[in-house]
Amino acid sequence: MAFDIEMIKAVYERMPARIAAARALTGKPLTLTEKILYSHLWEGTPSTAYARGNSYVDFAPDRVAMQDATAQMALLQFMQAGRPQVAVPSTVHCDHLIEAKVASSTDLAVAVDKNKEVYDFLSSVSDKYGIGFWKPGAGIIHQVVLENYAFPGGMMIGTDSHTVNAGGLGMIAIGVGGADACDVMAGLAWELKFPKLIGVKLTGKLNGWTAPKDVILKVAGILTVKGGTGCVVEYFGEGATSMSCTGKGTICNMGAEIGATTSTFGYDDSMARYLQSTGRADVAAMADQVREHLTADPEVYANPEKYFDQVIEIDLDTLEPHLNGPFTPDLATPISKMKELAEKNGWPTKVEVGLIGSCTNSSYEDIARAASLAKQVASKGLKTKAQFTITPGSELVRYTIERDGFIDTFNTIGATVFSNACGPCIGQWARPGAEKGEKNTIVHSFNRNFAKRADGNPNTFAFVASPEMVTALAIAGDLTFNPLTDTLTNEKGEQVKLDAPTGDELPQKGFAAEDAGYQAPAEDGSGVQVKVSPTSDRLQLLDPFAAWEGTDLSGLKLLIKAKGKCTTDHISMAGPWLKYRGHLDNISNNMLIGAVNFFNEKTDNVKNQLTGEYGPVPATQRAYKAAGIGTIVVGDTNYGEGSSREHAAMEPRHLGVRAVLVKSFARIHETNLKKQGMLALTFANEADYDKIQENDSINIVGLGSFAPEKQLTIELVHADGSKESFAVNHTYNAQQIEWFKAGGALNIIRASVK
Ligand code: MIC
Ligand code: SF4
Repeated sequence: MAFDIEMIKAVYERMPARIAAARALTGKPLTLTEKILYSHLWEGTPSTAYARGNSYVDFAPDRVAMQDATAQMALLQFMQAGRPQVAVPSTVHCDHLIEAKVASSTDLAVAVDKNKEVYDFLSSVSDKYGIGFWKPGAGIIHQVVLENYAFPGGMMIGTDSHTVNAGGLGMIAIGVGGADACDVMAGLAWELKFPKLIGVKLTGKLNGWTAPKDVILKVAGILTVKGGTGCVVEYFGEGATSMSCTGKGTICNMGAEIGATTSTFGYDDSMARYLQSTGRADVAAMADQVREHLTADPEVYANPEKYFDQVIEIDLDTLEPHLNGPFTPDLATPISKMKELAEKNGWPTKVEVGLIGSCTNSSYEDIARAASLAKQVASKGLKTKAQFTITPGSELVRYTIERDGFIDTFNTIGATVFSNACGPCIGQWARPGAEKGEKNTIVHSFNRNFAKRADGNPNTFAFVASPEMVTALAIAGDLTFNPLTDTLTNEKGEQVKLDAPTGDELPQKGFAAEDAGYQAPAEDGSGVQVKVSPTSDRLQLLDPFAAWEGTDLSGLKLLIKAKGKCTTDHISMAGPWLKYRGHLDNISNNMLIGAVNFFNEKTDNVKNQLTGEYGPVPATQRAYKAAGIGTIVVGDTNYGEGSSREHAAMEPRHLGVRAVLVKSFARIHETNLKKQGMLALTFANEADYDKIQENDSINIVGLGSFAPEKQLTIELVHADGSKESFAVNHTYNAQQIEWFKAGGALNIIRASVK
């Protein structure tokens, strides 16, 4: 039986009446996205038709998921909320902190030992507050959620940007910062600007070498890393229904890479089959009863242009396999064009390593199809040229693929099987030789390929592809190999062609695992002691941030004017810093160390206006803090893109930065800043970015009458005493202004329990 079946039942019972009310209010047929959103309003039955891209709406998500690297901060905040138990079903997944070095068994044991105090904290805090705990080795959050918790028509939030993966099972699943998760677990509403809608019509059917991954690689090429901002992407058409449920998951997963709020698909037979084979026939039977509510109204898919803000059409019959990269997931190249482009751009074409798996692509089908290629190595007398690794997404998948002989097949091509965890996808790959910084190429089936992401080497050119293509390219050892047309020379000197991949969508013998790795919380957690050592350098209980002083902010110093791309990796780097995710003061020593200083083009080197000396960003900021001087961070467009990590907002808050002023923000990061009581501002006129000088003192004027949709003013006092001022925008609503005044949203929750 599925987890939380009563909750799912209640969602389905409410849906029909709420959807009918929304249809009457909007006076039009509804998309699936609207059906799910309108049936999860905090107010219950809808009473207003919301303006897409405009109205802030309070929602009541059904569940919360957290991974270990973000759960620490989310739960440290929750502990301050004064609640005895979480208000909605919630889970914690230990996946990000496991390094991939030798192979699964050794690496897992090392991680369990190294991260013991963090795991003990997460396990005890979960036990206390009624949270399901998935132990290290159980698998990656998004795969475990898809296997156990996702359900068609549901709404969830998760403290990881790839929470969106659950759209593969017809959910609206959204990545958030820990403070948002904390609110929902504390029984409060969750706010989101009502999204715009992009419809993607998939005609034809996947065939041959083309995989679901190629759909999203193509979409990323069309929309770019910013194109989905503020939008939900809804897929439909014959190509959607004929695709596996896990394939849909892959497509939704990488919706994070186009900045989309989330992506989803209507309920269909593939989802029913997946629910049945993962032990949730009960959910499938209930979903069948409300089937019409779990997909858009027929008029919508018949005339999508009328109901979506943008429509994209992709013909799967002719879609080619793609390789996206290097260094950004939206640089999409069809395989037939790779030879030409690699030559033109000087990309190294020798493939050193092929890596399959991760939360994006480790379904049974993915592995089966990749294994069908690995098998041909022996049968066709070939030799695999590149190294090959597999990171299974969960123990359920790992156990089943081992039982069905796929791991043995991969072993014949010399594969390494890493732990069921994020590993190489998040810089937790102790790749031998990476420190030499040599120029080299890898291909992987993960989702992100920003510089340094996998192995820390800035000269690793990483290309994202389907597991099938990764396997074929690893066998060939060549980025320009097109398996659709090219041949390989085998050991006997013959020219052979790889047959197109094949594989079952789901295991014929069913899924199995000896121990899936789940730990249920205590029935009554009131007596459970949460384990945090006061001397720990990895965990630190939080102190409340100070409330706003009630005046305009004056005499702020410019900490840094960041130039160009400034992702959450630039603001709060992962890799080696993951270990401080539960210790705000320690992790603050990575604040903005990756951002490029506009004035000298260097990273982690800014001017301390008090001494005139240049030094690292965190140390400079600590000096201002010690002197009681507030600062401001200035940035470019899409500031804070990438991950959901709220450390990127909490670190500046903790160290005394008062405002972040940029050309534009990525959604999750902007909310994270607001939640922590920071000022997140945008230039009304982007060219004003150029007015900011290195030795400026800055005043923020208008806070006494801070109100929604009312601009604030920035006054610059330049070193020569001259002054300039300009207007800045913000997107704070009334509630969010209260967060600012209280010094952070959590201070309001805390006050409500006293
Ligand atoms: C990622 O893929 O970048 C991560 C690591 O999963 C992050 C979360 C984090 O920083 O902990 C994400 O995508 O939100
Ligand atoms: Fe883990 Fe990578 Fe997935 Fe993020 S994208 S959850 S790091 S496997």
